[in-house]
Formats: sequence, C-alpha cells, structure tokens
Amino acid sequence: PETLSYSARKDLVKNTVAKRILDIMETKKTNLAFSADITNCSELLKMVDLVGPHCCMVKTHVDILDDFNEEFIAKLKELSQKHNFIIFEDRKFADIGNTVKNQFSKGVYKINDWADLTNAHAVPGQGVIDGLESCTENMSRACLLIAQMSSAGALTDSKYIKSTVEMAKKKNDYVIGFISTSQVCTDDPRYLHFTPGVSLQSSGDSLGQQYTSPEEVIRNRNCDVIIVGRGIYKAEDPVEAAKAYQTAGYQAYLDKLDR
Ligand code: UP6
Repeated sequence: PETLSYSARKDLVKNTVAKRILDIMETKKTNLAFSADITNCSELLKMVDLVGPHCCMVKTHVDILDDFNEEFIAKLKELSQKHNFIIFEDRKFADIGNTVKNQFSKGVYKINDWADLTNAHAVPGQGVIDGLESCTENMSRACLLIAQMSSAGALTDSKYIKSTVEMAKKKNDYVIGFISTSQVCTDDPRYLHFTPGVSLQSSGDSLGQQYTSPEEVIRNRNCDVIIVGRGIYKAEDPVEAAKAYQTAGYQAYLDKLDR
C-alpha cells in the first residue's frame, strides 16, 4: 500500500495531539521519541535539554524519579516549549476505569495535568480508555493502546492484537495509535505506531528486552515512531547518538515514501 506523508496524515486526524506529533515530525525531521528513563530530576532535565532538538517526543516514567517534585514538571514543560516536543508519560494503565481515572488525575503525579500523551493496556477492556478519557476535555490529550511488547515472551498473541485494534477503533479520536513492534492496524492511516526496543548497538539486555534497528522498524515493519532510551542516554555522547537515531529513523521514512 501507498505510504502517506506526515503532512497528508495530519489532515486526516482530528485529535490535537496526533496533529501536533505529525507536524513536529515533519518540521523537525525526526520520528525519534526519547525515552528519558533517568531516576534523578536534574540529570533527566539536563539530558532532555541536550536531546530535545533531535526528538519529536520525550517519554517519561515519573514513578522512577527519586526526587520527583512539581518544579520538575514545570521545567519539563518549559523544555517541551523550548525544543517543541510532546510529553508522553509511559504509565501503561491497566485497571478498571474508575481506578484508572484516579491514578491519572490524582495522587502524587497528577499525570493528566501535564502529559500530552499516555498509554494503556487493553486487557481490562473498554473501561480503561473511558476512565482516562473522562479526565480529558476537547481532545487536548491522547492515549495509545499497547498492542504488542518488545520483551521476550510477551503474551500479546494475534487474537489479542486484533481485539486491541478493534477497541481503539471504537474510540477513534482519543486513542491515536498503538505501542507495537509492527504495524498492527493496516487499513487506517490515522493510527500512529510507536515502537520501543530500538537500538543501533545492542540486541537485548539481561532482563528480556529485545532490540531491532530503526530501519527495520520504520521501513520494513511500517511503524511511525522509534522509542529509544539507553541507546541515547547511556551513550558516551548522547547528542551524537540522538542525531544518529534521528537520521536513521527519518531516512527510513523518506525511503518508505519513495518506494
Ligand atoms: N517499553 C519497552 N517495551 C515495550 C513497552 N515499553 O521497552 O514493549 C519502554 C520501556 C522503556 C523504553 O519501559 O522505558 O520503552 C525502552 O528503553 P530502552 O531503549 O532503554 O530499552
């Protein structure tokens, strides 16, 4: 099938966050999401200031921060404006709607106040999305469903993937795409595919992570966004590493358009 450009797809989507992601990818020439899995606030912010110019999105796990505080959120938002990136909290919600609603909007992190994008497992059923969406006004926030995982032995078989895609389609403005290791929804170009488990150096870690290359993910598996953590923040020169992922990911997109 024909590959549509980011700008052509931008015209098809309704959700503001999806539009912004496609717009940023086109203008900054990057489909890299930086997974900032650093456990200290100031070190994380320093790294994000360095990598920010090269990514369309910064993905956080705020519950791994040793010194989380509200000032951190203010500074992260400042950086997102300075470098023009989306903030994605990788919370992987997976409970009944009512609990998820509280986890999203209350407690220490109040994720709904600051994260443009979050994600959820499909396993609880439709209620998990309804719980998140109930906190959201005018499609100013968005969610991804986790259809596949990069880790060894993931239980997401083809039946589960199919049901996850169907669930997303029932919520087509709020759910803007999938976490997946391949293109799970092939018949609707509005859905974005975000792929973790990407490295130019390594094939895996000792805890089940499995890596593939940016080219494989973007060009062959037809996904849209590469999610890279340790490949960047553990590199000797994180800026050079970020540039390498930016170039590899964007070139694979251009190759796909040419095909
Ligand atoms: N992540 C995966 N695989 C999934 C879903 N999410 O690796 O299926 C997340 C991890 C981590 C990042 O929680 O934040 O993507 C990958 O980091 P890495 O590049 O350092 O392996």
